[in-house]
Amino acid sequence: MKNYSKIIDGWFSEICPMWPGISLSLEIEDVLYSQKSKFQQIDLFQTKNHGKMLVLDGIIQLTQSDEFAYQEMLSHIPLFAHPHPKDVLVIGGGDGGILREVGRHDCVERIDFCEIDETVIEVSKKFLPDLACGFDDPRVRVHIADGNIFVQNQKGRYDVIIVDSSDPIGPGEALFERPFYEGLKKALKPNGLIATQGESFFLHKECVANLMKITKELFAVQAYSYFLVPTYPGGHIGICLGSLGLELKKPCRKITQDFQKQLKYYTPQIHEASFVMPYFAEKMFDDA
Ligand code: SPM
Repeated sequence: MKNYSKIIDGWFSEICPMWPGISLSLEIEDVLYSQKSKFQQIDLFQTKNHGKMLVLDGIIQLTQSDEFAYQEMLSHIPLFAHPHPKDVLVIGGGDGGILREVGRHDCVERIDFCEIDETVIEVSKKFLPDLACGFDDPRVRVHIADGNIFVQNQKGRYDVIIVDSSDPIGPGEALFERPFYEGLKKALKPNGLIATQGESFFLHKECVANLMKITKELFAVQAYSYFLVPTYPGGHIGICLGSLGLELKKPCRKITQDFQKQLKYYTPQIHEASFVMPYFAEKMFDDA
């Protein structure tokens, strides 16, 4: 699947067949980086009103104005659903934003990080230090590898696995398929849980229904959370979660005041609220 994002008269428009007939445009002030890596086209723009923006193969990965919503929810929902996460695996997200959030949990002892494209890490270290600071954490071990292959070689190793993938076009495609989820399950400790980038139930019904089906079949407990990110298509995105037994929809550890003060989006209340689905999505998930 090819996308057709373009810049016209200083406006970047994100055009992709995954969300046909709809496109978000942001006004650009400067192109800070634009090169093809071994895996994908990497662009880093200075936008007029939303800070810097990272774009991979024409698709917006983050803007500095709202990245916190995505990184906090994809990290803190699974981590606060686990009573004592010690060993964490993060797959994808070369910008380092998820690592920054995982690192806020003192109980975490080891963070394995697997990213296929080393250039994304280098570009983020240069242009997005507020996210790439995640790499400074001494608990982080970086593995440059295909996430799907990496995970197939792990067994019973992790309490929590977080998958911060791009969309199922390009290098992220295998991360939306059943063999990858089977690998994630095998890589978990007996009480473990996973959280993966779960797209939009408005825009990608088939893709989300398929993720629900796979996780329902493989995991004892399964759930879907969604939240607001204004610069993603439709202004929202979801997370698909599965656990080998732990409840997912409620945090099981208390957040301290100091921890809460460092955040901008996640709260224990929003953790629970993010699992309440609109009626059509509820039905869609029941049928999956
Ligand atoms: N750490 C940030 C990396 C972002 N990874 C997810 C990007 C998804 C972009 N497309 C969103 C499409 C929404 N359905």
